Amino acid sequence: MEISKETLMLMLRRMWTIRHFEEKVMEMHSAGEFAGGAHPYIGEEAVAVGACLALESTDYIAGNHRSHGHPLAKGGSVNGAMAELYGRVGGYCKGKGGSMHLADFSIGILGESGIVASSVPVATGAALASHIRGEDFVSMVFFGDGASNQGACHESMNLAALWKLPVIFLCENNQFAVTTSYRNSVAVEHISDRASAYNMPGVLVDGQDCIAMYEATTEAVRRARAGEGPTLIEGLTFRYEEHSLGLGRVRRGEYRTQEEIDAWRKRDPLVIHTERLISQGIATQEECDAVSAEVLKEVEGSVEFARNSPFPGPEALFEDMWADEIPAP
Ligand SMILES: Cc1ncc(C[n+]2csc(CCOP(=O)(O)OP(=O)(O)O)c2C)c(N)n1
Repeated sequence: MEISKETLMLMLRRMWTIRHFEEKVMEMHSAGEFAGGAHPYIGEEAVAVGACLALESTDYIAGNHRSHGHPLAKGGSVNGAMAELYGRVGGYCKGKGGSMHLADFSIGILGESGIVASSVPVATGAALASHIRGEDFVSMVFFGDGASNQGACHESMNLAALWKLPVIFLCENNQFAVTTSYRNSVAVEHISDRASAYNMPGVLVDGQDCIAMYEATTEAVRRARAGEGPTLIEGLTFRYEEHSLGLGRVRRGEYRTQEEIDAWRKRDPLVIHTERLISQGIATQEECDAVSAEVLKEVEGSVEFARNSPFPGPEALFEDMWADEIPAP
C-alpha cells in the first residue's frame, strides 16, 4: 500500500505524543500531582495510531480503562487529556471523568469505561445508528485480551456480524489481563480465531508495526463502509509497565520474566517505525528527533495547562448529567 510521507510522519508524531504523554503521566502521578488510577499504554502505541489514522474524523472510537492513547491517536487535544487526568475544568469531560473517561464527540471519541468490555456494545450501538440512519460513519472499539472473554463482547460480535454493522473490533492483545496470561484464559490460539464463530474476518497483526496496523484497519474500514460488515483485528503487542499506576512492581517476576519484557522492548514500535523511515530515505534521524522534541514540549506545556486550570466547582455538579430532551419525530 502506498502511504504518503505526511501520513508516515504523522504516525511518528502521534506515537511520540502518546509515549511522552504516558511518561509524563507516570512522573506526575508518582510526584503526587494527581490522584486516582491510571493505566499506562506505553509499548502499545502503534496499535492505536495505525488504527486511528485509517479512520476519518467523523468515524467513532470507544475505548477501555487503558485509553489515554486512543484519543491522542485520533488527534485529540493533549492539554485536554492531561487536564482531565488532573481533574480540571480544562479536561475533556471538564475534570469530572478522569483517566478512564476521555470523551470528545466533536472528533468522534465516544469515551471509555473502566468496566471491562462495556464499550464493545456501545461501539456496536453506534454502528447500528449509522446503519439505521443510512450514514457513512464506522465505529471502532479497542478492548483487551481479557475483555475478549466477556459475554458483552461475544453478544456484540454476533449481532454486528448478523446485521452487517460497520464496526471494527480491535483487540489489543498485550497478552495479560492484570497478571493472567491470555494463554491460560483463551481457548483458541489467537484471539482473531474467534472471528470464525461469527462469520467475519479475523486478522492477526503485528501490533508493534504501525504500518501493518494501518493497512489492516484500512481494509476493515473499506469493508465496513461497503456494507460488508464487521472485522475482528487482533494487534499483538505488549504492555511495558505494570497494569496500573500505584500497583507497584512487586508481582512482575510472578507472571512475566525480565527476559520477556526486554525482548519486547527491543521491538519497540517507535524504533521500528523510525528505522523504517530512515532506511527507506523518507526522513533523516534529525527530522525524527525533531518530531520527538516538539511533541515533548507540547506534553510539558500540557502539565502547565492542567496545573493552571481550576477544579470544577460544586455549582457544576449536575451539569452534563442528563441528555437533552429528544424531540418527537
Ligand atoms: C467487568 C469487570 N471485571 C473486572 C474488572 C477488573 N479489571 C480491571 S482491568 C482488568 C483486566 C483487563 O484486561 P484486558 O482486557 O486484557 O486489558 P488490559 O488491561 O490488558 O489492557 C480487570 C480484570 C473490571 N474493571 N470490570
